[in-house]
Amino acid sequence: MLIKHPAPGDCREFDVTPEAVYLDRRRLLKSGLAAAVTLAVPGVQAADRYSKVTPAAAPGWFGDKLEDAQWESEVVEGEPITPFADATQYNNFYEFGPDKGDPARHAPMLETEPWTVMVDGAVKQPGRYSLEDLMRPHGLQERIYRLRCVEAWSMVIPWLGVPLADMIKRLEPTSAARYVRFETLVRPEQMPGMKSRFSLIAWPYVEGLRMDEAMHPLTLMAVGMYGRVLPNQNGAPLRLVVPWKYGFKSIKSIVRISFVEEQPSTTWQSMAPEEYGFYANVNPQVSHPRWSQARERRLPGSLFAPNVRDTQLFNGYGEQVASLYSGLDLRTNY
Ligand SMILES: Nc1nc2c(c(=O)[nH]1)N[C@H]1C(S)=C(S)[C@@H](COP(=O)(O)O)O[C@H]1N2
Ligand SMILES: [Mo]
Repeated sequence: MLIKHPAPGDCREFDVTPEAVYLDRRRLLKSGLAAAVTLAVPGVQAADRYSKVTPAAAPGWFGDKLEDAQWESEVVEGEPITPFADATQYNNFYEFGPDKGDPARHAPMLETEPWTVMVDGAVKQPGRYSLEDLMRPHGLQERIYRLRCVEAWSMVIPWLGVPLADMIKRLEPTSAARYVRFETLVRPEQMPGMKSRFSLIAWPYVEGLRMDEAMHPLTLMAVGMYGRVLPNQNGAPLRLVVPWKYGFKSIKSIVRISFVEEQPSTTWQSMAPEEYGFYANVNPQVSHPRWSQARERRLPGSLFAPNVRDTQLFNGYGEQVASLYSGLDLRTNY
């Protein structure tokens, strides 16, 4: 497929629920319901919620950690977890191709064992770590987060991972480290999207965070989802999850973590700087030049029930993260 515009995926127009219907749905959701409900899971492992999900072969260390995982107990009322089938068959992972089904089709051939992560830059514990060593000091936590793609679709995904802050503390960045830069694997022989003549992306895929964003307790390094190891199409074996930012910040299949002084040049921002910023905070008031960000399609939807909802500032995590950006003009720092 030829990508005419350098955009993370093709954005198709979607039918917006008529205003009246839409407002009525919001009213219904609000009436008499607390914003969050606690799921009681007496005597059963929370992972049983995902027992219909076929587990893939996981490395031994993952299985050991899964037994002691801390399971999330809160889901937001009116925002059910996206079915596993949708979260694993509708993906953006350009290394495997530009279409939403390409990652599920091609990523299974990727070999994720052994996996090493290079840690370098302004850090006291640099080196080439096996994933197992990098994860060794940490327990797994489940986090149920909204994922809002810049293309105006969204999902709710239960991740399993480690707060990036915990990992960073172990690696001991020096005071010179002001940003963290991440790189995805480059292995064209197992990543057919990289060989496409039509790909405009300069590989590797690169993302970055300011140090305070990286240290924020919501920022997660995920190794699993839905109570199991990450499927390859979702960024196995190690991917970033930053729930208040557009999905393209959540870089997949990470092989390098660098602590740097300067703001790194990142993939989508460097390709189309007037369309994609370094911050990429979810913001319904700042439109993409070619489409509005005011609303989103929550997947799964259908032609007749497109499941459109208002996009929330910082993807609904403003209470936790807005203070990171006080004094920053979110319109120019998009
Ligand atoms: N390496 C890499 N990471 C990536 C992408 C990509 O193309 N390559 N796509 C991003 C985009 S645009 C989104 S929306 C999310 C999608 O994550 P998911 O497929 O697990 O839902 O991954 C992000 N991480
Ligand atoms: Mo995205």
